[in-house]
Amino acid sequence: MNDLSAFPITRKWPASHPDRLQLYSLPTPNGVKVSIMLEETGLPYEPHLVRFDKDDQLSPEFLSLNPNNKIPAILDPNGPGGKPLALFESGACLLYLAEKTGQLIPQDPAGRYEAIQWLMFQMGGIGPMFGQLGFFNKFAGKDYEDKRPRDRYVAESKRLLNVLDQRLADRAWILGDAYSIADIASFPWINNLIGFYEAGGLVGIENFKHVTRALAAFKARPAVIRGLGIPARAPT
Ligand SMILES: N[C@@H](CCC(=O)N[C@@H](CS)C(=O)NCC(=O)O)C(=O)O
Repeated sequence: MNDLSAFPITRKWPASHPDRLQLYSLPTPNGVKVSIMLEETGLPYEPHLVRFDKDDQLSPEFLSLNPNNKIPAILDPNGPGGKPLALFESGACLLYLAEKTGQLIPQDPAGRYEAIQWLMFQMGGIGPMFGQLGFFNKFAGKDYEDKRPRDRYVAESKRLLNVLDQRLADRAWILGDAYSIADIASFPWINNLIGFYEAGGLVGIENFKHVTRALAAFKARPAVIRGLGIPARAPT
């Protein structure tokens, strides 16, 4: 029996299948990393929608699992030692799922660190910098008269895209021939920068040909197509 009743989050989002991994998320660039990973690996899971329009992420039940009030978060009933494991931070979730399934991460130690390195590059660079660019280009920051903050994040985003473009110049994926968690972490953010944040023109995305080629291959993957919409948003 998988008893998840000790986790308060299951009171707000009851588990219909307590034997399956529970995902608490919303299809944002950080959220879909874990949905895509779960779709790629085939691990059975149950998605739960965390609604920002209802401040679900600030509820005591959500905070009991992630005190940082951000999606995605997971609760695996079959964690290490057969015990439940709760986890937040998308990079930690990707790494955990890769090691649990033995998929989408190289098995040799050096290759494993290379994957972690590029995962950290996304978590510490691409995610935060593109996120700030989104704020200054599309959201409240777009009304600021002083364009220097926006331009700072445009420049930093271009610099990061260039690093990735050079990396992809002679590789299909970030690690080489093998698609990995480094790709699953990065491409949702590039997709979002061009799409939702409407910043493709600002960063001159057409200049990063290897990035756009790999992004197209990423978006064509059936697991990515499915994962980009999980958990389904509530009708507005
Ligand atoms: N470093 C975190 C960032 C997560 C994050 O920023 N999530 C956003 C959505 S993409 C969020 O939950 N925002 C809600 C809030 O700030 O209240 C991760 O990668 O998991």
